[in-house]
Amino acid sequence: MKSNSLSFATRAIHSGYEPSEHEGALNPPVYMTSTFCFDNVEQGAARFAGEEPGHFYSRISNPTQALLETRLADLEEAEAGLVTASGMGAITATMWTLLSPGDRVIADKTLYGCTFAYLQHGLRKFGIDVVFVDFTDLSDVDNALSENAKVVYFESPANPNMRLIDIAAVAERVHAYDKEIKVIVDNTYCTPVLQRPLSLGADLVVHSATKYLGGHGDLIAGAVLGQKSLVDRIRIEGLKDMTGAVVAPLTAFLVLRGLKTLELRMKQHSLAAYEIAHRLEQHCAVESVYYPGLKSNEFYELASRQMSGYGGMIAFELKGGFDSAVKFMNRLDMIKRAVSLGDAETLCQHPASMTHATYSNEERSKHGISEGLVRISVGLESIEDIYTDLVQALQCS
Ligand code: 7XF
Repeated sequence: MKSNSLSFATRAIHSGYEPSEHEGALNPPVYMTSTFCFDNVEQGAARFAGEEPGHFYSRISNPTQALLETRLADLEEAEAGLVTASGMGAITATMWTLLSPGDRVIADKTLYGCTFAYLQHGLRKFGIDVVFVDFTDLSDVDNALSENAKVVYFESPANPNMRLIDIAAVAERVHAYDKEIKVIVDNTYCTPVLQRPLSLGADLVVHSATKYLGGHGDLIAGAVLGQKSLVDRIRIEGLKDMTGAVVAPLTAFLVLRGLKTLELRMKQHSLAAYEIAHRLEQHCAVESVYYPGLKSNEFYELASRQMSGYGGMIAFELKGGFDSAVKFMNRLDMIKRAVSLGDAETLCQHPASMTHATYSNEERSKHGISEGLVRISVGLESIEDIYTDLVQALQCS
C-alpha cells in the first residue's frame, strides 16, 4: 500500500503491511524466531557481509521488528527506524555509536532520571565530556558549543517539570556552528501525533515506546528514528555489538497494535489533561500547575507553535510542598500511584522519590526539579471521574 498521500491515522494502521503477502492475515504474523536458515553457505556469507538483503539473526533484524520500524519511521517522517528493548536501550545504543572518549555531549538540565544517570555517571566513566545547560536560554547552548561537541540532547516537554525547548531554534544554532553535531530529541511525551522533531531540524528522535506508542502499560520498548545511514550505524554498532538491547517480536507486535489507536488516544489524553490542568489551576490547594496548554504557562506560545496539541502530562505543586504532596498521593483512590506514563490508566508519581531519585538532592535543586512536584499522566477514563478523585484527595488549608 502506497502510504505517502494518506493521513496519519491511516498510516498508523496500514503503513508497510500488505495482507495479501501474508496469507491474507489482517494482522501481521509474529515471527517468533531467533535465527533464519540459509539456502547455502554462500547466501549466509552474503547476508553477513550485507551484500544480500534478508534476515539472518533476530538481534540484527526480524520481520516483525522491521514492520514496526517502517511504520514508526513513516509516522515520524524519518528515512529509517530502529526498535529496541527499551527507551534506555534506544538512548544508549545511539550514544555508544556516536561518541568516543574526549567527545562532548551537551544536554538540557532536565531529563528523565535514568537518562540523566547514564549521562552524569555512565558516559563520564568512559571519558565523555558531558555538560548540562539550560536549553530554554539559547545563549547557554551557544556557550557550550565546542570543537569536541558531537551530540546535543534534550526532551521537550521535559520529564518531569514540563519545560519546553524550541527544537527548531536549537537545531539551527547547533548546525550553524557545526553541521556534524547530532541533535537528538526524546519525543516520548508528544509522540509524532503532536510533534515531529525531524521536520524541525533534529537529526535523530528517540522514544520510550513503553509509553504512548505501546499505550497500554503492558510492554517495555524503545525506538530511534532518523537518517538511514545513521540508523544503520546505530543498529550495527550500538545495538548489535554494544548493548544487545533488541526488542522481542511479540513486543514489537504489541507496539504495532498500540499504534492503531495512537492518534485517537493522544487527542483524548490532550483533551482530558487540558481540562484537568485548567481546573487544578483554580483549586485552592494548588500552588502552581505546569501544563503548556494553559495560557498562563511560560511555554504556551512555543507549545502552540511547535506542538499540534498539548499532550497528556501535567506536573503541579501543592501549597505545603512535599508533605502535602505525599498526603495527597496517599489519598488517591481510582488514580494509581505508579511511575510510567501514556497508559489508559491515570498514573500519579512523585519524581523526587521515584523517577528522578537518580539525581541527588543538590542535583535536583540545580536542575529545577522541586521536592514537592507531583506528576500525573492523565489516562483515558472519564474526565469527571479523574477530577473527582483528584478533588477528594486535595485539601485546602
Ligand atoms: O527504558 P524505558 O522504556 O523505560 O524509557 C526510558 C525513558 C526515556 N525517555 C523518557 C522521556 C522517559 O520518560 C523514559 C521512561 N520514563 C518512565 C517515567 O518517567 O515514568 C520510567 C519510569 S522509572
